[in-house]
Amino acid sequence: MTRPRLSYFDMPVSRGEECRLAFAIAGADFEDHRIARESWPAMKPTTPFGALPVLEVPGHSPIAQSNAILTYIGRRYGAHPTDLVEAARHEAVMAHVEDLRATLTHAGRNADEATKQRAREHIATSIIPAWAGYVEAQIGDGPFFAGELPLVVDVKLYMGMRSFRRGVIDHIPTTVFDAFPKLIRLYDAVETWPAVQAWITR
Ligand SMILES: N[C@@H](CCC(=O)N[C@@H](CS)C(=O)NCC(=O)O)C(=O)O
Repeated sequence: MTRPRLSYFDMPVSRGEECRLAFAIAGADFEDHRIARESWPAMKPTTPFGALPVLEVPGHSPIAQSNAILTYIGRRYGAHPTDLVEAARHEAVMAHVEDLRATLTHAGRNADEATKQRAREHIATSIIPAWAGYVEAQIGDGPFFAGELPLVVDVKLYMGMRSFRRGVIDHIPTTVFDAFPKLIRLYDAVETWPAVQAWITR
């Protein structure tokens, strides 16, 4: 292995796809290692925390946790701030995306359909507006989180919003972020960034 290898399920979603997109915006070569669902049970105990994505950098132990992987990619390829305080500010926003994912994962889990619907509606009307308001207040003149170039924090926010905006999550309207113009501008700027378009349409 001579280049970094990113392992994730064979789907353009969530934490794996955001790491692929981070490589894409960085213009960095990587091995896009796709894991078949049927191979996963045997592989799971061999990963650092029993989950994907996992990044292998030649000569080093595997790295897990999407935010650690994104931060590594960003630092290595110039898509994360070099200033320590600014970097920590970006990492806090990335953790905020993971908090929203955790809330969604647990909402109405193992419950009947009506309970799950109520939990999702609560996310749409209360959790996401509050979540988005905190991020909106931290975005500057844009279009990206910290100016005119996309960084790994932008990819994290974009993928954190994408399944909602694409209508993949039942009971949450695709318009759920529409009251947050800076977030929408960031989302559109990431989606139309040439390297992202090239990756999505490849
Ligand atoms: N906090 C972890 C969560 C990782 C995670 O839950 N990954 C999911 C896919 S997005 C997974 O591996 N699911 C299969 C499993 O847990 O067996 C991260 O940010 O990478």
